[in-house]
Amino acid sequence: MVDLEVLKAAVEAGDRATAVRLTREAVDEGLDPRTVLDAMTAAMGVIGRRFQAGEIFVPEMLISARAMKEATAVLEPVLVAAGVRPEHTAVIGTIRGDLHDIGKSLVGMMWKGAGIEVVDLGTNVGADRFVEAARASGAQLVGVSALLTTTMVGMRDVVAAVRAAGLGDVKVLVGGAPVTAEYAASIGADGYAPDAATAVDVARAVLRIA
Ligand code: B12
Repeated sequence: MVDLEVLKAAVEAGDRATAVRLTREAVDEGLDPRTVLDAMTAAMGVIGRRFQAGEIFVPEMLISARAMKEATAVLEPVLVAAGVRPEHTAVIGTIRGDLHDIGKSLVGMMWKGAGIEVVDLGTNVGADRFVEAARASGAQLVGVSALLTTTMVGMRDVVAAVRAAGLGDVKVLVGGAPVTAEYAASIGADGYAPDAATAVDVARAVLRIA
């Protein structure tokens, strides 16, 4: 019988091989995939809190997120077969003209780790593509990343386009090194986070996830 505490520890330690092996064993043993996912989500919660406390840094967070990503890939077909779908979907991308994707990808991974389905549009994404993807996926959340002072101005267009598209109650979160909470507020975004761990807290808050 797989010990989910060991799986949790493996994700926290970023031990991909163990995380994947234990997830496979759990699936073979017929464990409820939601329980397995919950264990990994809890591990990512621990990682987020350690990052916020300054106990670990971006590389450690990335390593854990990658371990979770690989183990979740094993779990995904079982979750789909069981009819389990995340309750929330987010679209994320780096703004047009900007090719920086490390922070954006990390935010996407942490959102996945928090149980949110993530559609990653990559880099150099214009307002129209954010809107199309949000509509097609039924997303409740749009995340926009910018690392350049010259490209962050494009975030205003994304907020305006999402509002104009009549998609319903879709929240827009923004982030990236030059972005501040004041800037986010000035362009009408629903929130800002300085790092991927806080991005999870802010997403949960705007989506009202308990
Ligand atoms: C790596 C890097 C690159 C790599 C990018 C590789 C890649 N695949 O991403 C390469 C070499 C390609 C690159 C190119 C350029 N770069 Co560059 N690059 C960086 C560098 C060193 C690190 C960025 C990074 O990955 N940080 C690590 C991640 C984890 O942090 P992060 O991105 O900030 O993300 C975190 C938060 O911001 C937040 N977050 C991020 N996105 C989002 C989104 C949401 C929704 C939320 C809620 C939160 C959130 O959470 C993330 C995770 O914790 C920065 C310097 C710096 N310290 O930021 C310069 C930097 C951003 N680059 C800079 C420049 C100038 C350029 C170039 C123009 C250089 C050139 N002359 O060609 C080009 C631009 C190319 C383009 N069109 O995009 C400048 C920008 C200056 C400015 N103020 O505009 C910087 C600041 C360097 C400097 N000090 O001059 N770059």
